[in-house]
Amino acid sequence: MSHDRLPTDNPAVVTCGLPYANGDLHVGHLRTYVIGDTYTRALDRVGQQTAFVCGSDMHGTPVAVNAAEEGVSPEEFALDYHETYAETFPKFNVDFDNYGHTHDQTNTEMTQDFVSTWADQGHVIEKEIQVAWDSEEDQPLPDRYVEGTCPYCGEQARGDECDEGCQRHLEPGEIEDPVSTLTGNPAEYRTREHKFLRLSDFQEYLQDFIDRLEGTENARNQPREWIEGELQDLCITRDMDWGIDYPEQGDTEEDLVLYVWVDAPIEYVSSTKQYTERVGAEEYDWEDVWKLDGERRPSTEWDEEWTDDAGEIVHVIGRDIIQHHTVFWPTMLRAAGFSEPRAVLATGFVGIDGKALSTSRNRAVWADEYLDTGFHPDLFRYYITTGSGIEKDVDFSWDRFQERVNGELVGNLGNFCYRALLFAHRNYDGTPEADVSDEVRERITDAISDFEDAVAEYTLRDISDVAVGLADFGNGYIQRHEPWNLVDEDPEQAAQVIRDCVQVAKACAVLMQPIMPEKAAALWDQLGEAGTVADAELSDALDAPPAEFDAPEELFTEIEDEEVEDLNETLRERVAEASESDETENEETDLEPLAEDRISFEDFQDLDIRVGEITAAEEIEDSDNLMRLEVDIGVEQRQVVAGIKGLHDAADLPGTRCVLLANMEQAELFGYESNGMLLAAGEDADILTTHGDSGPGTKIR
Ligand code: B3M
Ligand code: ZN
Repeated sequence: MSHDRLPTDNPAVVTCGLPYANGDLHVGHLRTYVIGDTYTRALDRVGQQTAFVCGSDMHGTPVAVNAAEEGVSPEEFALDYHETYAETFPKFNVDFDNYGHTHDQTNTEMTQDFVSTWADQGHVIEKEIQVAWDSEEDQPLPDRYVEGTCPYCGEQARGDECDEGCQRHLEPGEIEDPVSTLTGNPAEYRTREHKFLRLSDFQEYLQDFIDRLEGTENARNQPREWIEGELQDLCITRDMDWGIDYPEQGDTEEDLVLYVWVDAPIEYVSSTKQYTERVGAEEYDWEDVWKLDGERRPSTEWDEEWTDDAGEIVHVIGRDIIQHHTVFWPTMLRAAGFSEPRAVLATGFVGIDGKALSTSRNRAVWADEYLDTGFHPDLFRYYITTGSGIEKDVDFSWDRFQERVNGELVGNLGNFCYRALLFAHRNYDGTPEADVSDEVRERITDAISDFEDAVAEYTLRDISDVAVGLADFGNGYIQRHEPWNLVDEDPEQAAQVIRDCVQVAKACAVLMQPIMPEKAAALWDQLGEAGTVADAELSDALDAPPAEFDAPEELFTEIEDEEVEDLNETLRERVAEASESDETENEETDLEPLAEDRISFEDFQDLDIRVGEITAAEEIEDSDNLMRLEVDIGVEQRQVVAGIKGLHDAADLPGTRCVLLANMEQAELFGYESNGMLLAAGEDADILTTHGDSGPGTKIR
């Protein structure tokens, strides 16, 4: 669906999904940010006042779990990554007008204000629910602290998201067969009181909203299934201490914070507000975007007509978080009286050399790694935004990167601009005196209108096709007219052809700027233009370039085969190394190395091992892991103390056949005599048994 009235009087805001501040950035992340940046520049180009904002996502288990692994506080850990991200994005020419983070004061206040408004308007309810619990660690297991099976599609899933399957959000308690990621133990359940945002209050609203929503097809269609069925309430609190406190909670409710998906999208609003605070409301007013005529409208008085005049809010996200942005987020906004998104652009995933990107396997191309190659960031931007439609999955391969850079940028766009400007400089010192021909004027006019259509239709790939297509036309035009022959034969015609070509080159600079801002600026300079290409308007593509300019330089350099071979080799080695270290880790954790020293048969004979049967079992109260057992070993009854508390249920044990080292030294544990040793395997104390009918007392040999 396209935007039919750009530019509008309302300012626009473009946001990108907030990166969790919990690890290094890779090309998969960068795709979203480059698309957001490109789209912002394109909106700007069609005259739409726009801000581009984002921030780091500091809270939740994605950060807490990784911080704990590193042994640092979540705050310190997240702030560190936040700073790295803030420095990295500009290196890819991703220039946010404001880059904040969810833990700052603006967002804390804004979030609490949202939540208080929901509560005041009656959209928040309290419920007692069963939350997953790890009894060994004696702590709750929110979100990424549990893994299990998705109840909707049966795939392996995380506590709050089916990340490998259907991408659905999972509510606390929904995941099946939950296992603690802390201990590997099956999770238990405890009853806790939590707050819920009543999504069902907004079902009708959401059904209308989804019909209005613009953007990619996946974002507009996928949510229908969810909002047509029964809408589940969204649990907005978690048993954790890292996060934003539930507003006005008394001291009694310790360790209850807002769910990370509450304060994360609210950062879109907070970050826009921070931008206004910096530049002043006369220049850009966040309230004109996020509120209707600068005012909040109570959700209970909601009027459909208000949406006609909604702000221009565009979210660029990964396709795994469509539900959050098309169901939860519009509800959160509406429930607090804010405007709704106009469009959601959901990008496909990025694969590496035909396989899924995997950070744990190091099968990724990292942001720093790209920068270290010395390839210009605009090449990456071009490659990642233009290979396919936004919603398609794309594959990153250095071979394909080289092919497209060498073919489309060096061979076509760069080649055309260099030839045109060099010829013009050598023969005319710059732009020759002549009017642009009708043919070329029309061709550029068409390109401008294609560009405008692409912006209205949110099709970034078409934006790049416009500039590259124009260069292609230019190359054909030079080839067709052979100005090098005309210079002597028909000087006037030669000047005309070159005049046309310089104009086409200038139009290329204007039109390619959103995708390759630095390369466009370089071309602009080569044309001797004053000001910056970023400030140029689309109509400038038809204005005459300066009469004088210097000799041009090649805009793009060919990528050599050896460079790509080296990069491929490095990537292959890294992936192999990661799989090897995976294997060694498994060996270390699962299986101990075999004993080197052998023992004699006589030594073995010294062990008096007997079949037994457990006749009674009880947990030893003061101990964390011990149980007292009575074991019948035929000849007598033994009392044995075994470290199986928490691993076996005492009530289940009587009647269990077991294997006992009967001549184990006696010992006293927690005041109980232990007379023998129960044999069991592994961390889970898998109790050894027999499978035939050898009864208690039978000797094992
Ligand atoms: N921090 C990252 C993700 O799930 C998450 C996005 C928040 S956007 C408000 O892709
Ligand atoms: Zn699923």
